[in-house]
Amino acid sequence: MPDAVHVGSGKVRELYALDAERLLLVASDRISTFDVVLPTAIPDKGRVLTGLAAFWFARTRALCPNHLLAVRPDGRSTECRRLAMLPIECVVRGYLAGTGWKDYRAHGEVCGHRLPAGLRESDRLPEPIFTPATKAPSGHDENITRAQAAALVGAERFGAVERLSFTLYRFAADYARERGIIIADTKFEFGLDGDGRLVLGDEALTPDSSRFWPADQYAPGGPQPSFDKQFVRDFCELTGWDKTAPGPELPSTVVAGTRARYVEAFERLTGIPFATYLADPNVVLS
Ligand code: PZK
Repeated sequence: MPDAVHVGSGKVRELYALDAERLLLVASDRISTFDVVLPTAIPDKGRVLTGLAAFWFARTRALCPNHLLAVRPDGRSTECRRLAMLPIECVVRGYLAGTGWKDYRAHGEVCGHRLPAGLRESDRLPEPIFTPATKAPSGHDENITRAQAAALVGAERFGAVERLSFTLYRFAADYARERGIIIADTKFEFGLDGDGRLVLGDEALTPDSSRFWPADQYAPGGPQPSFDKQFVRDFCELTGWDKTAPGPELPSTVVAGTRARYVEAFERLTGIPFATYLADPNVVLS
């Protein structure tokens, strides 16, 4: 990429500067589990996530402006508006899982939200809750209170990102639920454009930034299977791997099954055959 300067790395994505106003976000086929990136890639995973995020960006534009400018013909790279990113992760939880469940079990509350007694792991919450987190350089984001988040971005901006996060989550969760996928929780990242307006950035509403659960298997009272990564997790548990890097190589059966789950999520949510996306990624934008 001769005209792009590398400016950042995520766990499985890379970020390049195209010019003063534009970035290129490239999603690889790498997969992480138990916080470790595995040595084996899942073919087309980056394209599935890029296509899904672009689909959601196109469908939520009226709810909230976003950074997407174009999807490149490779299907895995998007040109984005450069923003001044806010220093908080905007997490919305509709169900009790992950650190939300851990914090609830330990303290009866999550990020200062007092929750009803007697909830079980993976229960649906009476109302979605906004549970901001800090962006720790370690990659281990820490839940913070509303007051801490408001101190980081300003009270008025905090109110605005909370409201936008709820609106986006409700729209996507309702849409996905009708297509057999529960979006248990999700993380948004917002930034400010040159005019100081709030803009949705990063990737949004993908299985890497959210918990996707198969709705037909939903059974609260314990952990839920992951829509996309369950074959990988099951395999990793079987190997006895201690969950420190490097992770195990995945057998081709696990790779194929996992690829099929990503493609299934894409097709269920977009209603578009994945082959159609590969032939012309712009199909997700109309
Ligand atoms: C930005 N990240 C995190 C994500 C990475 C790093 N539109 C934007 N404007 C300015 N900065 C960012 C974005 C976006 N999105 C996002 N860091 C900076 C990140 C993915 C891959 F390497």
